[in-house]
Amino acid sequence: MISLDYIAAKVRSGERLSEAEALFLFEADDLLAVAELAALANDRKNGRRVFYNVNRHINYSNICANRCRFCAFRRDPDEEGAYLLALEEMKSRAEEAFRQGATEIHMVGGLHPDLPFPYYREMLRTVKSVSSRLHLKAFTAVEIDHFARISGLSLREVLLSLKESGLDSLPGGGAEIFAPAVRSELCQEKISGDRWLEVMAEAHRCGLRSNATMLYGHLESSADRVDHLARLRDLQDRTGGFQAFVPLPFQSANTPLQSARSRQAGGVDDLMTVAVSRLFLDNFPTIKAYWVLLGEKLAQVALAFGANDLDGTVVDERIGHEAGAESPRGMGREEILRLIRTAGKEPVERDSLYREIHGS
Ligand code: V47
Repeated sequence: MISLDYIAAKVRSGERLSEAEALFLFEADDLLAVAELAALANDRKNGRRVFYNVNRHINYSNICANRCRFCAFRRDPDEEGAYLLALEEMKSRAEEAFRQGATEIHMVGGLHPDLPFPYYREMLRTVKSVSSRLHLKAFTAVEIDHFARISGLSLREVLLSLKESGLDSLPGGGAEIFAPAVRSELCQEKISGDRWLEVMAEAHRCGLRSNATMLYGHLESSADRVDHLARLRDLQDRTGGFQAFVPLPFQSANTPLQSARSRQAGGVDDLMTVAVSRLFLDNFPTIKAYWVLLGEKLAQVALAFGANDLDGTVVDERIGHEAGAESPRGMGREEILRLIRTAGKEPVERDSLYREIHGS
């Protein structure tokens, strides 16, 4: 019989939790007991250290062939508000970010119906020309699959060619929720969960690290969340290429799923999701509390629930804000430091491969 005491004993002795145990935790309705265990698991790995980085998001285009029902960002090519940034504009945003101390550009967009594959290589080369020290974390697994389809190249060829053009790692977007029944309700045209995992496995084999996300608080059940986490943990056992897991709470405003607003996760669910992720994903070094979607205050509290990374300064975030996220569009370094310190933790600026940056 699964019980909290039984799970607590397993966590204390460092044993791996089963899917049934993770489900039990989600449904146990005892946030503080789960929090205590997650804090213990995090403390063992990271002590009081909490990472952040100085980065900038560049969403190069919102034009997208897919019509995911959770998305308020996408536009048809001829729709009002549709845009594609000029390469010069991308470069000048990266230059500004670099001048302000950014070490990373996080660059993603939609599945553009017309741009050819060489354009994306050009994009990377243009942004990288700002400085070879700027880490390019770009293109979700969904975009990588799209590039393979439009170019006729294999995933491996696409990834190696992007790497040669300046790609340094992949962000974790596009994972949404893997369970096929919910996924087809949520984002019918999007690549399957299996394909998302296949792209990541290939990226890891090509020497590219990546993150992983889970979009929650929409149509999924707790069992779907556990299934998602289990598939990530399995792949991580095989490749070791994931750096961070980022739970993404669904924001419903301006999305076709607006009517599911009542299902949007509340603060307790957000914290429980962070805590269970920390406990179940025992092979992920980092659980990120993405302040843009959690809000700064809840992200700060999540540091006591197993998270060890607040993400970065971000600047000009669009995907979450178009869907109603109420956080600022970016945050200064001083503000991030304050959030971490007043949580009783020690801030550590990192680069995109989780190496400590000294003297900043
Ligand atoms: O894939 C889209 C999600 C993702 C909504 O890897 C939404 O370090 C909430 O993946 N409500 C893109 N979420 C963002 C992302 C990300 C962000 C920060 C850091 C990292 C990382 C990755 O945003 C999409 C989708 O899952 N998303 N619409 C929405 N309405």
